[in-house]
Amino acid sequence: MNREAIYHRTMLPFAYPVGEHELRLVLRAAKDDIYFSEVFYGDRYAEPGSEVSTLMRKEASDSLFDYYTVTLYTEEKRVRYFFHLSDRREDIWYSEKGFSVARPKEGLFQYPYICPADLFSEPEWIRGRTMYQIFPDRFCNGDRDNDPEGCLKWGETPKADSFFGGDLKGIIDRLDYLADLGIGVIYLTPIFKSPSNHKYDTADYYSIDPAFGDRDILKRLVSEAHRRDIKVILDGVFNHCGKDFFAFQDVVKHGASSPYKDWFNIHSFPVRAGKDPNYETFASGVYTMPKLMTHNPELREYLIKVGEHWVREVDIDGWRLDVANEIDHDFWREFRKRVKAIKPDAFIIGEVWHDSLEWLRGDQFDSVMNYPWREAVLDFFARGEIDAVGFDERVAGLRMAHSSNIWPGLVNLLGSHDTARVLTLCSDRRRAALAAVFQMTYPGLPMIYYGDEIGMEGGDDPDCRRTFIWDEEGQDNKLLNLYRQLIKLRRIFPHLSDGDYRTWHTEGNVYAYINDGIGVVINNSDEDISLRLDNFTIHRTVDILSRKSYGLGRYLSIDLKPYSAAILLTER
Ligand code: ARE
Ligand code: CA
Repeated sequence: MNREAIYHRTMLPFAYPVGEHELRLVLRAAKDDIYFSEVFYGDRYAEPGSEVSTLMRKEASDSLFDYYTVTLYTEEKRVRYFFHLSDRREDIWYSEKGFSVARPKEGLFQYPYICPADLFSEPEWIRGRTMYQIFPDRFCNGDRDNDPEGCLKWGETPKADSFFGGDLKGIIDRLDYLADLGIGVIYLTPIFKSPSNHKYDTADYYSIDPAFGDRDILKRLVSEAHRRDIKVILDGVFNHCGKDFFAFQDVVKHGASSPYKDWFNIHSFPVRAGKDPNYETFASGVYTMPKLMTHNPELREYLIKVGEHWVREVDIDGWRLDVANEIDHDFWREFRKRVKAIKPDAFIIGEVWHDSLEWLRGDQFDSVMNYPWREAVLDFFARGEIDAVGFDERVAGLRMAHSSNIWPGLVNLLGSHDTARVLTLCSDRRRAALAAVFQMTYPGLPMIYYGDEIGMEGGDDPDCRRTFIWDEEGQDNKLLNLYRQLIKLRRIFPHLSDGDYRTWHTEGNVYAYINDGIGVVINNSDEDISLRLDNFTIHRTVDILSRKSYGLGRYLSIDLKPYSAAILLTER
């Protein structure tokens, strides 16, 4: 047995409560190395030796490891446990003390007590919903009177500093379109007062940019959205402000004597608020975005109040937090408590592009924008850099990087306002459609970047921020119908979000899996394929994409055209 590969610790993502009396354990072992793994467990105060055992299940495998999981029921909520592993040649026992050949009596793993306060609970409403990201300047122009000066014509190619006149009224006007599509959450990139088109350089956290509308229009947008059962999430930019923010302007004006000087990291006075800035900024030297020192108590209070304000005042349903990974964890802990105190089911999403476990321990965010997942999807569907086996390993590794109670909320995206569009990255429309099929049948909270559903194209920022094509002639109707169907599927089967996910088949570029009892077969290759798969159900099935039905039997024979998929529902 490869002992070096065997790993467990009583911490995330290896041990965590999933209910008041339920503890989930994960054990890692070398791939294809062990034959079985069982866990022995009991009350921490019970007689030693009285532990009972239960088998673990091999839940997932990435390129190097297998992950065995189990969810234990514990009446007492205090668990003592150890593992028993076999590879058929040897049997070993694994406890906090390490490996032993005999059943351990002491030095066992301990989960001291499942404290109700430590239970992670994401808002119940996220299940089954699909999110839609809107870049307000480019979605719909509902009021020509508020257009900023020098607006380009709708449809022209955007540059970094272009304006097009889109606004909140435009979003209200299109809520029926979104409701009809089946959208359950909209996420708007920043809307507070700022000089840029993207508004990530906030000038005033308490007012809506006049080119987008005002507080009353936002209120109307939120209530009109709620009337259609659509949640609304706003973008909070607390890592930095814009150069026009009053506190920064005060420091520019009064230098070292400004009461706000410690809200920033100014290297020397006077402040050089232009190219070659003498203060810390977002990224490297973006002088229009001074970095905020969120550990400063007054600033912290100021920003958290902003977070509370918009939840209380206009009833938004959560925040997407910009550059969340560069702000201290303590800020986010306080932010979460204060926002959730006003609205317990508010949803908090951090922008973290990399391993995000540190923010997803339950005390900070509910979710992150799942860019690592997007990379895996692009490597398989767009770039063809990995085959089905490689793809399955990548997504499995990503699931196992988090506790399972995080999975339903992870924002799985194919693209955003910061990336090239999925259709542009896929050389083929059919591949982009397959990526959407995967996205919408995978655990998590899928997010559609406005316009992807009608086949919009666009390279990197700013090209990915083109104006929405409302003229139906310019829309890909087939793709739109597919999206509609997929979004509806998620509504009907909200537990697709949860993560009862099994790999079914991997062969070349053919990938099949089962999620919440729905079988999905994806032919990501340019060839016709005929497969004979072990039937995953004892019922008749129908492919909702082709309407073909399949009978009972041990095997399921399925033919798929190049770059096509089947989504098999059981008929009961
Ligand atoms: C502007 C221009 C760009 C130019 C850039 C350079 O438009 O073409 O490259 O300036 O100065 C906002 C605007 C952007 C604007 C930027 C600066 O939307 O258009 O760019 O402000 O003025 C990293 C960060 C991540 C950040 C991305 C962009 O970690 O937080 O970079 N994303 C948020 C928002 C952005 C926003 C800002 C932050 C600033 O979503 O829209 O930009 O408020 C990797 C790394 C990531 C990296 C990612 C993308 O994979 O792991 O860390 O993200 O690449 O670069
Ligand atoms: Ca307008």
